[in-house]
Amino acid sequence: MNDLHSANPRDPDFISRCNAPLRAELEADYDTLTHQLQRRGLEIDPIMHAVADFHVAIPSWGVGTGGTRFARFPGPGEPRDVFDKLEDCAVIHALSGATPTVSLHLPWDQAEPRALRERASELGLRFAAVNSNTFQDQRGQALSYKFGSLTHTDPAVREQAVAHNIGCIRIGEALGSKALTLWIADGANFPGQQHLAYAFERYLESAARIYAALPADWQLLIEHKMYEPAFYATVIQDWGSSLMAAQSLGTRALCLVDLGHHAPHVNIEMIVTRLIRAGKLGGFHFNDSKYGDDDLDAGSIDPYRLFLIFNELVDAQWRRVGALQPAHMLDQSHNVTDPIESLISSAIELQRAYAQALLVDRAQLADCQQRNDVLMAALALKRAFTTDVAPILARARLERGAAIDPLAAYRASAYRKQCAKLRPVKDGSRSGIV
Ligand code: RM4
Ligand code: MN
Ligand code: MN
Repeated sequence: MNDLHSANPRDPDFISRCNAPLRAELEADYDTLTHQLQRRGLEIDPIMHAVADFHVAIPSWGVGTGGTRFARFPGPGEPRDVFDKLEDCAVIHALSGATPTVSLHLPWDQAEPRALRERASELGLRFAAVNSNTFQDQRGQALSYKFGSLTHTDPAVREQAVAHNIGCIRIGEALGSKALTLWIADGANFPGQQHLAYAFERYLESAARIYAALPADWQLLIEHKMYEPAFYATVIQDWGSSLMAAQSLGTRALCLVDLGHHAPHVNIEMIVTRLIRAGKLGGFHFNDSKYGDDDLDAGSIDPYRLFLIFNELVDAQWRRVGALQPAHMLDQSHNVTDPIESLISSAIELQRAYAQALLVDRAQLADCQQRNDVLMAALALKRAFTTDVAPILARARLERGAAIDPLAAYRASAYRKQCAKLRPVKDGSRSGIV
């Protein structure tokens, strides 16, 4: 692919030149899988089309290098502002065909909304949920969030935090977003620091004011997180608190599950089924983790867990649970990889888990469960999970005009090198946890 160096990875001609030498092999592999699945009573094309229709939003903050509490090592050609971020997101979408939307974080991504919307539409992108930020003090901000925001003991701080969230809704309206994601860092590091019951009451009061400012076709997505930065107690620490808040706020308040926001070993797919039962599953932040809120690439540590989550989503579709349309977003922080490559491969991992979940023989599984045939029930899931669905994913990308091998195409374009020239590094190593 030498002649392709320094190409625009969003150019459809470039993508089809990358695809040309791979097409025949893909056809052969797809054909083989078609026959394998036929023997299992499965039709491949509807599965491929479902995968082609699957979308996940890119977090604007994910296209830059994140960092840990210890250091941030910026990579070459990092985006300098939200417009550069949009361009990177457009590259991810062009090559993967799976990421047509971007989730902005305010005020990190503050810019003139009309300019943002115009640029996004030029790049073929739309805006997913907007995220507010009351977990950091901004330059020139009147009151500090050091001791909390929506749950602060001082009503003036709560007022400021509510006003910021309502401001985010207004900007989101101008962008065409349909949801506000609310994650707060409020909590305590010491027993006794905070009145646990009153802090939750204050949260409900503040969140109700934000909810009242939501346009009729918007959702409020409440994101829980077990700990960090509050290590003793976090106000919205778990799906129980999140569900209580969503239920008391109203029908358009829903729970958002960030996979990294639970204790290790917690059965997240079980949480998913409970939230589906309550009609309160609003969305996901997909990532993977080993110890805590690690924000590692989706499916990089425990792809089986990712599959089991998708298995519950597909099962709910199969059971025809009404009105279930959770928002799919990635929420990752990249420290040692090119963020564009990580985000492309995470989007693919979600599609993989989804495709595998679509292969589960649900009638057979239900029968095994009914008869308490434990081993065969477990194998029904494993059989789907161990099927190599790569040809389905590649074919779905081809349907979308994307790349058969997105990472190879990305590298062949030398996009990162081009960015390094256009976007000189502004500063060196800083700590950068988000
Ligand atoms: C939090 C949480 C939020 C994200 C911030 C940057 O841990 O996951 O979703 O907005 O990080
Ligand atoms: Mn998150
Ligand atoms: Mn997080």
